[in-house]
Amino acid sequence: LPEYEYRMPTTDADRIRQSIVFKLIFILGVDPKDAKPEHWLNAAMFTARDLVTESFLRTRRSHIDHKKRMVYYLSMEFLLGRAFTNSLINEGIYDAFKEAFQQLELDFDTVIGEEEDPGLGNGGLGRLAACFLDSLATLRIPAMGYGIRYQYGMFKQEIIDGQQVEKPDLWLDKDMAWQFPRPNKHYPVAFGGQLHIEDNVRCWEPAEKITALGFDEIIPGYGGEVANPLRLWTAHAGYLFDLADFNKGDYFAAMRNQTSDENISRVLYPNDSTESGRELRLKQEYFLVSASIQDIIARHKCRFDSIDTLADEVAIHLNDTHPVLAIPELMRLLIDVEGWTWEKAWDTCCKVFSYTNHTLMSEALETWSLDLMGRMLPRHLDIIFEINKIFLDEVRALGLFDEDFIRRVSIIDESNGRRVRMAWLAVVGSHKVNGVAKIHSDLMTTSIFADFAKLFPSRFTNVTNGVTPRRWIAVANRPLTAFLDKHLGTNQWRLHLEKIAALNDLVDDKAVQEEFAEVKRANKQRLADYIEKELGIKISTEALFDVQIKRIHEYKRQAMNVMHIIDRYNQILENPDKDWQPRVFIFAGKAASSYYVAKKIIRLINDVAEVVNHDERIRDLIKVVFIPNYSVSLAQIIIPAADLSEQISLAGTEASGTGNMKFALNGALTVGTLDGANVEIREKVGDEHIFIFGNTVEQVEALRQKGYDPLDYLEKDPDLRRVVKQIVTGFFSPQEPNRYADVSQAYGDYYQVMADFRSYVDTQYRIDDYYRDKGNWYRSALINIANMGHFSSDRSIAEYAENIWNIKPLTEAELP
Ligand code: DL6
Repeated sequence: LPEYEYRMPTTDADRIRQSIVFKLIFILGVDPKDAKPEHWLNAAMFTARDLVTESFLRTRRSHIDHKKRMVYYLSMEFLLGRAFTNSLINEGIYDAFKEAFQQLELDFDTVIGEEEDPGLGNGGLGRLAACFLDSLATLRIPAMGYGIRYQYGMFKQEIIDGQQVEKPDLWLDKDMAWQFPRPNKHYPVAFGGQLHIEDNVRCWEPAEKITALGFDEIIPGYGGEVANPLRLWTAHAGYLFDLADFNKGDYFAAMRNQTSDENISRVLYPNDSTESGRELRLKQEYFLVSASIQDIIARHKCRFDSIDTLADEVAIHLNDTHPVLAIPELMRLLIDVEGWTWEKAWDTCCKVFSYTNHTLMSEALETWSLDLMGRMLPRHLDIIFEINKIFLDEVRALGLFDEDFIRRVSIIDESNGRRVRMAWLAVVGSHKVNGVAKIHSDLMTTSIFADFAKLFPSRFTNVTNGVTPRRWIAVANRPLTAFLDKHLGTNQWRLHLEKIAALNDLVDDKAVQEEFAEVKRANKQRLADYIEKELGIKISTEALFDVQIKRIHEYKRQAMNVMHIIDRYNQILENPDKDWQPRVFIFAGKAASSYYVAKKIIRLINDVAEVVNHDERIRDLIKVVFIPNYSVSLAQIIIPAADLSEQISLAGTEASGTGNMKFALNGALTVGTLDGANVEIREKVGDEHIFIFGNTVEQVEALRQKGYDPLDYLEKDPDLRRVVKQIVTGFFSPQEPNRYADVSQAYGDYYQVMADFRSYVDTQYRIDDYYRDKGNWYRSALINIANMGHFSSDRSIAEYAENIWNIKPLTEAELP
């Protein structure tokens, strides 16, 4: 490339302004006089993309020139959030763009607010993948992501009469200019048909083929030097529509089939933590995997002479079990297409793949019926049988285990209607398996994978999750960014979050505490303005902002949070003259559309809000706000404004959590159980600066063993009894008194809310007292920020690169 003069000439505001106007006129064909904010945004995105593209092409070139070993990150979800501001920050052109907008007399915030949030993920798993892409590029690690370009991402949530209503997410409608279509990157993906076996040679004759077409989203690393691609596949029937119908003259039948084939990438499954086991979902998973593995092989052949060196040059990471069909797919391609022996192919597979487990909850562990898999992917099922047979023979040959053990580790579950256990396949076919927080990784090897830990003790490891400080401070919290730059005397924390520890030296300085309080106030005001504009609810920034934002799920125990609110409401009415700390309780989060109880929890929050917010006797000492349509962009407004971060899952249920890290990084104190990464956050920030309550994993387990009974707690605690009675008898839903009767009747309290309620409420009073002394509170907030260096996704990615993938970053000399 050096022979071409393609370097974007400038990052100065004048030239940027000229470029934006040029794009508006000559790319979009819009007269500046008629341009609306969305046109300006699109024009500005083209300009920013030019700069990112330059880094991207140079990065790609240096990977090729220096024959870099690459990691491919396969994930069904990438919850990216908006690209524009993030790219300006990472490329170092934020201020220049702001100035260019000023020159154009455009309001920067209005224009950036036009960008659709690509919601190609449900929650934690997808957002983690997005933070990881940011870190991979920032750390200059030769990497590429693969995912699906869902036409409809996560549904838009509206709250109507207190209830969640799902609306389609038309994120592609504004036709934003960020992705590059790659019409020459297309692969056939086959389904169904028959497997013929002749002379021990397998021949799969599929019934159906569709095409996967690539779109590249460019992920810029911080510093503007490196950018990596995220290749998203879309299903396209255009190349291969049904010739038989067409030849019969039935043009419309042929076109109709095309439409149903394209359904594969139509919509993201909105389930979090539970698998729906639907045929289309299996098709989606195979679609991602098949296109990506074919692409990886094609890229390898292009860069190296032979496919023989695949395991030397390539690592493939499986983000949860969703892409685990990649293992039999690579086997199929190596054996059936490349002509390798089974042994050689399996050896390569085991070297190439690694797998992250993101949950211990049994209902989230994917299994597929043999019937469905056999119909849809007969050759893959055949390969899985063979993998299992060889594996079980090897285990038997050890002579250490009985048949019951063999049954338990078999990839085929014979006890539940014969199913393929995808997590087992992942463990058997990967050289490393990691959990996402210390406690989770430990539990993984003593619970779901206990048998495998006996077989492969060195295969299991931990990489605690992390979050990118670029998006979660530099983009989301501009006032804190300025504060840190000033007090740390450097902007290097963006790249080396551990440097933030220098803040520890300043936490006792009253002026610094007051300055931080000002940062918090500004962010609280921004959120208060948003809430007033969107929901018409006025809240005071003097109140403690108590925030729980995440997917709505029983194990995350939003219900316990609401029960505390109800109890507080009762206590205020009984003791009106006590010195109550005003609080605003803020919730946001989506419930899977088919998750009845989760939807009831949303309704309960809104019912309670309706009563409490309008009871004049409460004198605004409590406000309850449910902000609809939780998204990455909304999180960027809410998290910087939080005083208190609610991380209250039942111990042993939240694998890690990453919201907990984002809040602490933005100076919120955590109220939480000893679950997921809360445990490590406590280790880092110290016991006095985090509010831990509730039962430990061991206590939870002991209660289960002895036979947990929620009535034990209800009988002992009259306040708790009153709260439950109010819910069940319709105090908050007088128009429909039985609204919550069915959920409570069916309620065995599996997530032990009753057991932790008292300790939770008492801790909340302790928090009120602590908050009264603002100096002390902000000191603790600063200590939280200062000790979050460990929770950068840069640290997580460096660990993956070193301990799991064996990938080296581009060196200074290799840099483009
Ligand atoms: O590892 C990312 C994230 C964790 O932080 C959460 O604790 C965990 O619940 C989440 N898991 C999922 C989906 N589970 N499955 N499958 O989002 O992963």
